[in-house]
Amino acid sequence: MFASSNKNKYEEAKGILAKFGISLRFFKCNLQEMQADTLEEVAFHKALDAFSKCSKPVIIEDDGLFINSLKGFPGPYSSFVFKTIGNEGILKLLKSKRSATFQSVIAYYERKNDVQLFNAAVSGKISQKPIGKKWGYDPIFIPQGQTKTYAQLEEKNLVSHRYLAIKKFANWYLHRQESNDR
Ligand code: ITT
Repeated sequence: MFASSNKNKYEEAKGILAKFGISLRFFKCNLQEMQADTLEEVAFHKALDAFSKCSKPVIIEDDGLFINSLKGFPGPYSSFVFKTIGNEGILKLLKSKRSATFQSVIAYYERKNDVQLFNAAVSGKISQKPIGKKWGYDPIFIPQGQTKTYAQLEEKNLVSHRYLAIKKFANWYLHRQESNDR
């Protein structure tokens, strides 16, 4: 199960995991998002909350956009900031320095007292204006080495922070299955 209020995250995760032969179902729910300084802490608590709600092996993901010239803002508060000031509000806060990283923490909870965390980050920059239609911060984030925003990139799911974190999870999960099968 992939527990989230955000179907876009699930759709991307599902597509990525399918390439590893792992199937995923959506458990739509509003997860408690505690205030914390790191995505890992938020993800850990989200995983406990998700498992208490769906009672099945469950993946959750916590993401954050960290803008260097804003000392990492919005970081762990990315969800709240997107809902309040949104992309236009973020663009108004920026001057010339626009480097940023998009980070993902995947948490997998299968049984009590066992939460596995997998993190990944993609460096990049914030565009001058929103380009392309998609969801969340996609129209304003340009990954390093690219000239297009996530919203414009057809291959987003091959380069994104989500892809990199899920790849780590999939490798761990499949390797563990193999060891169990031996
Ligand atoms: P949950 O219910 O799973 O918590 P959420 O949308 O609140 O869903 P996060 O806290 O993980 O998700 O994400 C923080 C913000 O970053 C939120 O506004 C997301 O829409 C946005 N975001 C995350 N991944 C993104 C991506 O790949 N592209 C664009 N925006 C993204």
